[in-house]
Amino acid sequence: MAENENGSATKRLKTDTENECGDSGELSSESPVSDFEITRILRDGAREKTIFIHGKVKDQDAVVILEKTPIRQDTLSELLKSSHLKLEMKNDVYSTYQLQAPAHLNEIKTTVVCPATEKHVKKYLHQEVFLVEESGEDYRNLTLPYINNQSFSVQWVHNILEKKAEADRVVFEDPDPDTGFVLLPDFKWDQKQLQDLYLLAIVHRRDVKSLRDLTSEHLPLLTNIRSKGENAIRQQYGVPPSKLRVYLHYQPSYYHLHVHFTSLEYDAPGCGVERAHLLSDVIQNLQADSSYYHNRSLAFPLRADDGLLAMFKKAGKL
Ligand code: GTA
Repeated sequence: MAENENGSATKRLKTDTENECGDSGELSSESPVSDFEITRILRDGAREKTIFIHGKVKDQDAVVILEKTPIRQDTLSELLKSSHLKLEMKNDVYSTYQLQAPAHLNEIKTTVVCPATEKHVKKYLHQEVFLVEESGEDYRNLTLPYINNQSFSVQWVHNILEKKAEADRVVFEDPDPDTGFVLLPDFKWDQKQLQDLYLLAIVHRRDVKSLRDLTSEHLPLLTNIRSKGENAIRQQYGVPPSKLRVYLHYQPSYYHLHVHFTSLEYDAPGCGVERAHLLSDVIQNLQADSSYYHNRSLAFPLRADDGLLAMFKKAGKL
């Protein structure tokens, strides 16, 4: 279990024998990974120790993401004691080894998207990116019609809100229909260590797509998410607000308002300035000007083959 100043911090972290569903995690014959036929590698991030693979599972397109997770402080002594060391080289006081860890200390976090749409495949494919500057008018004329037709399904979000999926993973819920939200671990976090803590607050309201829809009317919602989300994370994991990066993505992949809570120590995908808007800045901007996100130009990156990029080009905006 991860080391933390606060003992209670560890109580919701998962144990070695639990998988994503919270039961003992051996692959069964129903595992989509055992039938997975590799088509091509979409992206191979050596530094992030992550690989994105496109393939087929019984004729259905699928994306599998494999990620080596951080070394856990709580299993360090077991790792060092119970592993086999294979010497690679020795020179003076220096030596390098291959450490062969027991299987339970050497797991790979695996995410499966199946069936995957062409849009999923494109999302994970490594591509050149371009920064687009979108005015409020561009949003209404170009982006909004595009996302109304082309965006990813938010069925998984509705499943969470309706307790049809991940109900056992919910860390906190405020059921108020206007200002309430569900806080739960993002599926990028395996919950085994706090270094890469990542939770999502998903709002109950279904009429707010993104940052662009926010006005001062939503301030009670946003301040509620900030205060109750931070409190819940402090209580459950012992992580104080000063150790959290709390932000919204623009553009998001999923157009149902949600807020990302990540560990400040973790360089989470999508936390760069071209995509992440700190919740505290969003609140202050709306306090100063209710139409801030309605009128303001917002910059964001788009991948080379993104249909929205083509629309911006066609409209002479690039
Ligand atoms: N609990 O079913 C889900 C679920 N889904 C489908 C998405 N999320 C989910 N969480 C739960 N259950 O943080 C999470 C995503 C993301 C958030 C949506 O919802 O993990 P967003 O709308 O702003 O979209 O946030 P975003 O950030 O583009 O999505 P995502 O998927 O995080 O992609 C951003 C980049 O992160 C990708 O391009 C890729 O570089 C990287 N990435 C994505 N998935 C993984 C992964 N499993 N492992 C490592 N890196 C990943």
